[in-house]
Amino acid sequence: MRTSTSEKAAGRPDLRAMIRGEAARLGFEAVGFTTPDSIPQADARLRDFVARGWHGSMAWMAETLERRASPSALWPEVRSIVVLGMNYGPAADPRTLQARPDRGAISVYARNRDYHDVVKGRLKELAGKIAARSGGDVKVFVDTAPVMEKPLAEAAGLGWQGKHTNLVSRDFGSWLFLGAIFTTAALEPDAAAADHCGNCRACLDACPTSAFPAPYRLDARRCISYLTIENKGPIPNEFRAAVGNRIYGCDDCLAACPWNKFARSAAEMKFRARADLEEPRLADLLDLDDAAFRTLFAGSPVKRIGRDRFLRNVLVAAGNSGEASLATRCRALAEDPSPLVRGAAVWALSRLLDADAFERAAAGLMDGEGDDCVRAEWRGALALAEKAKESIP
Ligand code: B12
Ligand code: SF4
Ligand code: SF4
Repeated sequence: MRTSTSEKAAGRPDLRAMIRGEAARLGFEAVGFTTPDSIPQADARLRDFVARGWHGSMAWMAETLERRASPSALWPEVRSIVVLGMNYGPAADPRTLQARPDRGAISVYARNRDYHDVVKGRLKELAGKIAARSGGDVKVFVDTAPVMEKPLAEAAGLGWQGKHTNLVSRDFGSWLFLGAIFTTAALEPDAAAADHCGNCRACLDACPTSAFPAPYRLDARRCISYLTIENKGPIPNEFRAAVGNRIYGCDDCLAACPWNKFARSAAEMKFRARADLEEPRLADLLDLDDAAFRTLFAGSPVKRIGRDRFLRNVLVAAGNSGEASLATRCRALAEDPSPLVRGAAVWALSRLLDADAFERAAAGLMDGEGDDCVRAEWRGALALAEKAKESIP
């Protein structure tokens, strides 16, 4: 553990050591220090990402480009950055749930409490201590601010950005939540972490929607995490089958990483999967009205997308399930007040019913449909049903 010259001269215990100790006490398993000028390469890479449109409908990425690309542009007074990681490792490989198409797969990070709330609270507590000890200013960031947390974490030595673009830790594999404290205090930086991906490409090959145009680069518009969480409209047809039973986010590239052999289950109870969110039945989720959705997902990040977007995802999973018994529920949702839900219900029905039964359902529902997008869903699905009938000898 290093002690800064000014701290030594003042005869005070090392500020870095104090931060490490307090961080551990608050449940941060990874801590590192860096400076605002440590990620010069991130600027051009972020600009390239946005210029290609890979951020899709996340307009806030383009709007905050200048501040996001450089910590000093965000806060000119910042002198040091403390980057922190909290382990949320799952108890088992999340991909095993894909073998159970009647169940919905909620990604590991969202199976219990919202990490934004948990991490932010602890960051604030730690930041308060740093401010009191150093006499300087502090600001805390987790996820929602225009801060590039992954390159900063790499610069602070917490791990490296793997080919799946997330931070890989030698101690925790792919499963660290990241947060940062900016401070005007001077803190000696750590050495940046080296890349240990080598020739491996397991994460790239694991992606169900081919979302990596190249190693280390992600087209978010193709990523199931984006499609099921950030995207507000219908999930584009070309991705629906590949979404499988993933109803909120995706972990495939993370779970494929061989460095997970060093991963451990989350020590923080708030990140351990809630029993009812580990493998929820699609049949139950299809019954959720707004009030039941809010109750089920109180305190969870899933609540953020709202009932209609969530039902859209569940309906896509239902359409992929091959479970004809879900058709009755999907039929009812084809009359839901939300056009987003109705459109997804049409697609699900078209997959669960045979062509004749689907045409009968259409005859009863399509005429009363006033929304153009939902009518387009009906027309597209009917055309496919017609084709299917023609191909039967
Ligand atoms: C926008 C966003 C998303 C978007 C876009 C993701 C992305 N990769 O950009 C979407 C919605 C798809 C997403 C999905 C997920 N996210 Co997200 N997301 C963010 C957010 C808000 C910003 C990320 C960002 O700046 N992207 C812009 C791109 C340009 O930056 P970048 O990813 O760092 O890109 C770098 C590489 O492409 C690299 N690069 C480019 N070209 C080249 C070439 C070479 C040769 C090399 C070596 C490198 C390289 O340099 C770029 C700049 O550093 C951060 C929080 C934050 N404020 O940082 C969370 C964050 C990245 N997400 C997180 C998580 C957990 C997820 C999911 C796992 C959630 C899930 N289970 O569904 C998935 C993972 C998908 C994936 N493979 O990335 C965590 C990751 C933690 C970690 N250990 O890394 C973060 C840090 C939130 C947090 N505070 O914990 N996310
Ligand atoms: S989270 Fe899933 S869809 Fe997104 S890049 Fe990783 S494997 Fe592909
Ligand atoms: S799976 Fe392989 S290529 Fe991908 S991040 Fe892990 S080590 Fe790197």
